[in-house]
Formats: sequence, C-alpha cells, structure tokens
Amino acid sequence: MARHLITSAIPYINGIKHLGNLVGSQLPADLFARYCRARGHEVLFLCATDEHGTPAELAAAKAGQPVAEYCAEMHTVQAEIARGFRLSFDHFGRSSSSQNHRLTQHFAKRLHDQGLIREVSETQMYSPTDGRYLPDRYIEGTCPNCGYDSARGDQCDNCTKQLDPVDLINPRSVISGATDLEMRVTKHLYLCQSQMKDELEKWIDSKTGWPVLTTSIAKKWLNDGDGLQDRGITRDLDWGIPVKRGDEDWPGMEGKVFYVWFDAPIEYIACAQEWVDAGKGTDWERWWRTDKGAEDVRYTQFMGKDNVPFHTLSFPATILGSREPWKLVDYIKSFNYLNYDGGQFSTSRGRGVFMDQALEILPADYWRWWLLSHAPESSDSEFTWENFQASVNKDLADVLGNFVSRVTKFCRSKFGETVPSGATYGAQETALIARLTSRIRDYEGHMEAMEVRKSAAALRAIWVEGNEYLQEVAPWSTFKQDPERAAMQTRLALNLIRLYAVLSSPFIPDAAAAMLAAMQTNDDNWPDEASAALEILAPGHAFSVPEVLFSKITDEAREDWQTRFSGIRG
Ligand code: B3M
Ligand code: ZN
Repeated sequence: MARHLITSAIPYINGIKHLGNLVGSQLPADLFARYCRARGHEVLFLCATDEHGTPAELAAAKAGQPVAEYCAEMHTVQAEIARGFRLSFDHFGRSSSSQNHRLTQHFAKRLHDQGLIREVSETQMYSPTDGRYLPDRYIEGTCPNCGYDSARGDQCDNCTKQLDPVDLINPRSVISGATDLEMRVTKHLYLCQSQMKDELEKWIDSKTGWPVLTTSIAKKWLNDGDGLQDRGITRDLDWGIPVKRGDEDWPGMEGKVFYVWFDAPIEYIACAQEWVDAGKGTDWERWWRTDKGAEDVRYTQFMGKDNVPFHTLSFPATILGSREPWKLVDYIKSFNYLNYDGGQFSTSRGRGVFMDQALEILPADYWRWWLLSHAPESSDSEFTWENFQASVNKDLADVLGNFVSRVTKFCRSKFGETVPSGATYGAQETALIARLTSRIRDYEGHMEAMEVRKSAAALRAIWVEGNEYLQEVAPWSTFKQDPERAAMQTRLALNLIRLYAVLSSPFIPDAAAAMLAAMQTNDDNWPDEASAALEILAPGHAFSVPEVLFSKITDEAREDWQTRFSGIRG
C-alpha cells in the first residue's frame, strides 16, 4: 500500500468554471484519486478555491458585493458543483483561510531569513482615472513576447509567458479602459528565483519521467532570454494576505498584500491543515513534512499548461528556499486546452458550457466520460455536440448500458432474479478470461501512468469484450438446447456487470454504484484475478434489473443544446 497526496490546481473564485477548466485539473485528479483508493492506497486529495488577487476583486466589483462576501458565496457554489460532478476531495479549502494566512507569512519570513527576498523600488502602473494602481489583471495590452492583443498584466494567455504590467505594449485599464496610465515608483518584495536557478534546474532534470508538456514549459522559462527572473510577490491591493514576516510587521510594506500566485500554491499545504482543523483528518504533517513521515508519500499535481511555470518554478522556489523539510511534488500531470465548438471556452466572455449548466442538462457521468475520454493530453482537443452525442450514445448507452440491460432482463425472464446455477465455465469462458486479464493489466498500466485517454480506451475495450462474448455464446439460443449452459453464460455475464462496476467507478462513479446496487453486492474489490472476480456472484445470489443506466441523446436534444449554448452566457 502506498500513500498518495493528490492536488488539483485550485480554481479561481471568480465565477463558475467551464468544462475546459474541469478537464484540465479537477476531473483527471479525481479519476486518479478514485483509482488509487480503489487499489487500496491511502489517499489525501485536496482542492480549494483561489480567492485572492485581481480575479477575485474584479469579479466581486462586477457582482456589486464586498469581496469577502462574494468569495464566501462563490466558495459554497463551487463546492456544491464539485459535489455534483462527484469530485471526491477529502477537503475543498479556501486560500483565504486563516491557516493559509499564517503559512504564507511563515514562508515569507523563512525566505527573508535565507536572503531570498529583496526589496525593490519599482515603477507600477497607476491610473489617475481610476485613482489606483493597476496590478496584474487590472491591466491588459499587447504581449511583448507573441503580440497577442489581450494579454493580461500577469500572464499572456496565448503564449503562457509570465508578465509584469509594465511589460505590456499599449496598456489599458480593465476597470475604465483608460490609457492615460502613469508609471509611479513604489516598493515591493521580490523572490530571488534567479539565485535558485541551478537548484531548480537540477531538480527538473531529475524528473525524467514527467510529461514532455510539463518539462518543456519549465525548461522554456528556466532558459528563456536572461534565464529565470526574480518575481514580485507583493501587490497594492486591499484584498489578500497582509505582507508580514511571520507575525511581525514588515517595515515599508504597510497596506500591501502578497501576490495571489505566491499564496495560492501554499494553500495546498494549508488545505491539509484545514482538513485536520475541520475534524476530517488527524495529522497533516505526515503528508507534507518529510521529517514527519511524508518521505514515502507520492505527491502528484494536476493542472492546465498555463499553470505549469508556477508549479515547476515559483512554488518549488518557495518550498526549497525555506530550507525546511517540505514535501516536493513527485509528478506534474499537465493538460493542453479544451476548445469549444470551433473557438475557445472563455470565462470572461461566457463562451461554452459551464459546470452548473452541464449538470442541469445531464448527469455527471455523461460529462465525466466524454471529458476524460477526450482529455487534451498530447494536444488541444475540442468539444463538439456531435462528438459528445456520438460517444455518449455509443460508449455509454450501447456498449455498457445495453450490456447491463440485456443481461439482467434476459436472466429475469429465463431464470428469475437470482444468479442461475448449472454447468461450469468452459473453453469460451477461459478464453474470455484470458483476454480480460490482459486488458485489465493494460487498463491498470495506463491508469498508473495517468494516461487518461488511453485508460478510457482500455476500459471501453473491456466493456466491448462482454458484448462480443454475449454475441458469440448467444445464451438466448443456447437456452433452447442446453439451458444449463445458458445459465452458466448468464452467470458469467452477471459477474461481468459487477466487475465492470468496479473497474468503471473512477470514470463513472454513479453508474458504477447503480450497477453494484443492481447486483445487490457491496463487494467492490479490485480484481486480482479476472477468473476469481467472475465467480463472486454465486448461484442463488439475488439481483435486480436496474433502471436504464444511460439514455441516448436524441438529435433534437443535441440541436436544442447546440443553439442554447451557441451564444454567450447571459
Ligand atoms: N487559480 C489559475 C487557474 O485556475 C489558478 C490556479 C492556482 S493553482 C495553485 O487556472
Ligand atoms: Zn504572448
């Protein structure tokens, strides 16, 4: 048994996330967490809302609410939607928690004591029209790196380069659109990442098994231009974690807060403390401190590609720079983007299907299956309604749902609602078991490697085996000459349903639970041997015919949704 610490990138608080956000971090993280638990490992799966910085302030202003109130409300909304998608977080925390305040200020003190923080008098964009400084997302302009014309002050969405507002060409205020911006001098703290370049590079180079997407982005920013740059970690904002060293004031930093990207990853640790403080766990240090038992934890992070620089460079710089024995990430699984019907999903423009809307039209499993089986791993991928309809109808309704329904209904009509006795498994069954054994090993291999699409394909292939077996042995015709054999074939098929429930539960947990319930068993043990797994439901064991597991999406419904989601969200 191993111990897995799993974190998903923590979603910004500024509204409900779209399906592209979901498939880029929370959902694959959940898939992996569920798989690890099913294999009997100990898992701590954490996520939280990212509540500071300009995204939060801007969204609260737009909603006409005080920021704290807005964040509290949106946290509840996001937590509820996460439950709707069956995201099995052990804790869904908040980066604005008191735990994160303390820990962020603690890291700042440690970094300061190690000589890794310097004070810089720098020019900041000030907007006389708005009467305030314009950090990060308060400002937009043209990216100096790639020329994209809507780059934000903190990062270019197009090329992922981390930016400073003063870098932007033709900058404008996001609040008022004002372009009469002034540069004013103010003092800020910088994290001396450049001093840690060699150490970070060595660490990244040691991660030979990481996805190319992850390491290539890390190497790009390590070696781009003049190499790794020091980063400003404070901001002139009202909302955030006050700049302090531990619990001491920081002279000259009055009224300033830490930069959201400084405190957000620290929330991964604070979240484990929140988990304990909420009474859900007893010991966070054995997950996070290598001097307190975390040396044998395997830590995996999930995120979209735009978050990779912060997790491969900035956060490790914080952790390593503290010179305290914190657990470092062992594996970073990163994702490309999911596009929506010929364009991009966009939170700011409200384009695409958002998590709440998705659950209003179909249950979670439909989305989980499509998103995971089309995860943007090796390249960007695209959501289209046609493709969604086709894979739901084929994979879920025809291949899996229909198998379950045929087998249970056939058994009920010929043998009644108990597992039928008679005959023992013969050559065709032995051959099937051999095929299943190797397919299950494939599936496990892909799941362990977090190859999401390949895992989905392997699982589907396991479902297909059941259908092919049924076609081949055709119990409905065997029944006429040899009812005992038909009973044995049906018994095997009923056992397959239970096995499918176990194997499918990381992808489609609700359907899996319904299948287990129909088989009237709680035995959800992962199969060591397919042969033994297919004997678990013994003759005489009662079952029931479940409700339709997956309904097909009609052309009419598809067209209706296509129109409904073609515009922008109102
Ligand atoms: N909130 C960006 C995002 O949601 C950011 C991730 C933080 S992870 C520590 O994509
Ligand atoms: Zn760019």
